[in-house]
Amino acid sequence: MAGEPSKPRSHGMFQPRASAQPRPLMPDQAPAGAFRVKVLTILPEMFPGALAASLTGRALTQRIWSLEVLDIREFAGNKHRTVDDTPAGGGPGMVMCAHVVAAAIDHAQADAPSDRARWPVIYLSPRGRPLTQARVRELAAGAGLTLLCGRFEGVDQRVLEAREVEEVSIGDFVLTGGEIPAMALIDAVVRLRPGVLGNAESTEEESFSRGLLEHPHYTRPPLWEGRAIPEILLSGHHAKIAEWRLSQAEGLTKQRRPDLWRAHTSGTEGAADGDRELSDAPTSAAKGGQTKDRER
Ligand code: 4HQ
Repeated sequence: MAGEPSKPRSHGMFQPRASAQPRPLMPDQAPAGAFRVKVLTILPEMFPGALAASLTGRALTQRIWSLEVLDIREFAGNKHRTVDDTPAGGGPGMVMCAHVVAAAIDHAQADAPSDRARWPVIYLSPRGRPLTQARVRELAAGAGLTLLCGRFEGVDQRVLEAREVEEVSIGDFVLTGGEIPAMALIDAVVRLRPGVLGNAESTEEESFSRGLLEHPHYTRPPLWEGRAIPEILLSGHHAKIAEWRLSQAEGLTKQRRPDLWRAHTSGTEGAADGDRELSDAPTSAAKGGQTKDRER
């Protein structure tokens, strides 16, 4: 992997030019008030990728958020653009070098707000704290974030410590790199920014926003392959429907996610499990940050 092909790469409308200075791949995309996302990766062609579609894509075009993709290889400081080296202590694979990653982080953070708590640097890794809706909400209440995407065996531990990088996992499985996890995190955060969701996609009624799994959904036809839509949903009794949906959400959560159920019922939320926040009850940092989703 040290010698990734250096063929021309597509970055959408932006035409890369030869230059010694590291620069964003999508410059001038951050008007005041936009949520600024910076991605550090050796595979910049993966972005915006899926984020250019649908709601996040429209919000990107509308400049509700901006995406600045930095190619970590630009910070290698050698003509072969080498970013990795063999692991200390031996073993398979390669490790991304501390000095290269640090240079990329420092460049990304150079124009961040002085209050670093509002512009976190996050490294996507299965070793990280599991991502929760609570953390997503906190991040969405901030001004932006910098995401470090690792490849190979990961990055040198010292750069994570020296730059106070937060490690976040999107789940207990192993991918080939942090780019897809970064996209998942960006999608989750951006959809909470004002103006991204319309009425139709509002988070107001999401069961998950109350720490429960979603109730089942149905649409026409009323009978499909011999299966009927639950009668109550066709009754027009809105209060009864809301009651039914809540009980479905509760039953499903009890059955499939006893961990979420404990957190929901204990009222102590994250305290139910010491190392993981189980509900999305906003913490102090996010309080007041997100209110209602704006209407279209
Ligand atoms: N990887 N949640 C290994 C992940 C991952 C995950 C990212 C693969 C980091 C070095 N990231 N690289 N699961 O599997 O966030």
